Amino acid sequence: MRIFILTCLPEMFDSFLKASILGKAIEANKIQIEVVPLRDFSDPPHYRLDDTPYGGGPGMVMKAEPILRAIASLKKHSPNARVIFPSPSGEVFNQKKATELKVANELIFLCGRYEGVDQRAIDLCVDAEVSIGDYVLMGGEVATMAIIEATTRLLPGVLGNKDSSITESFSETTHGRLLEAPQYTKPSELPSDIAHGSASESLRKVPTVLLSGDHSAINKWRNSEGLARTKARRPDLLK
Ligand code: 6GU
Repeated sequence: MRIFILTCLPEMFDSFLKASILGKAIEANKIQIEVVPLRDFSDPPHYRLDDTPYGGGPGMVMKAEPILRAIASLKKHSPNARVIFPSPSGEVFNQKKATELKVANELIFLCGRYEGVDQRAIDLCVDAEVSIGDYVLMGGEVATMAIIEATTRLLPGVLGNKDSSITESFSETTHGRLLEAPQYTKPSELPSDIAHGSASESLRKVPTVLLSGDHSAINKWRNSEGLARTKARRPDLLK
């Protein structure tokens, strides 16, 4: 998969693209990601990317021309690239949307800033406008990172043996529908001096079923914990 990120804040992606699994997938050439500074497509002498809104109102609006020039320049070499515009006004991005996006060979993310983007740039070149949830961020960069993580982790070879859909028998069927059961690692009992407050013994100990080695009992426990969590926290997922 090849991904282009159009942004007026390219430095926001520096550590994101180097770190951890995504960094390794890029290094191994499983994914190619290119950050494209929108300013490269703005006009001298001031190289402005924003201007005041027609009709008045607070804040600034991103100008259409730099965006249209940048996308035209990318589409010369990648005519079939899908243009994604992360925005709080978009359709909600979820696991299903991630599985739809992962089949694209080329994606262009347009990151908005300021109070908005000139609608003509959106109408002329955006294929999908997506929101990552019901809250407002300061720009599309963090949303773009979220969508890239959710999508690229589904590509073959990106997670390798960390792929939970291979090692956990239930995760594929419940993915996106049930919440995961709690996880624990060593030690099996936290010493009382490190546990905060009046921690009872049961809060310091790993549930005994997980130490039993009985995988059928463990799967049963995980499913019932996942279901209980889902009922308590996300009853909407069970409808
Ligand atoms: Cl995609 N962008 C911004 N600016 N805010 C958001 C969002 C996107 N999704 C939720 N809030």
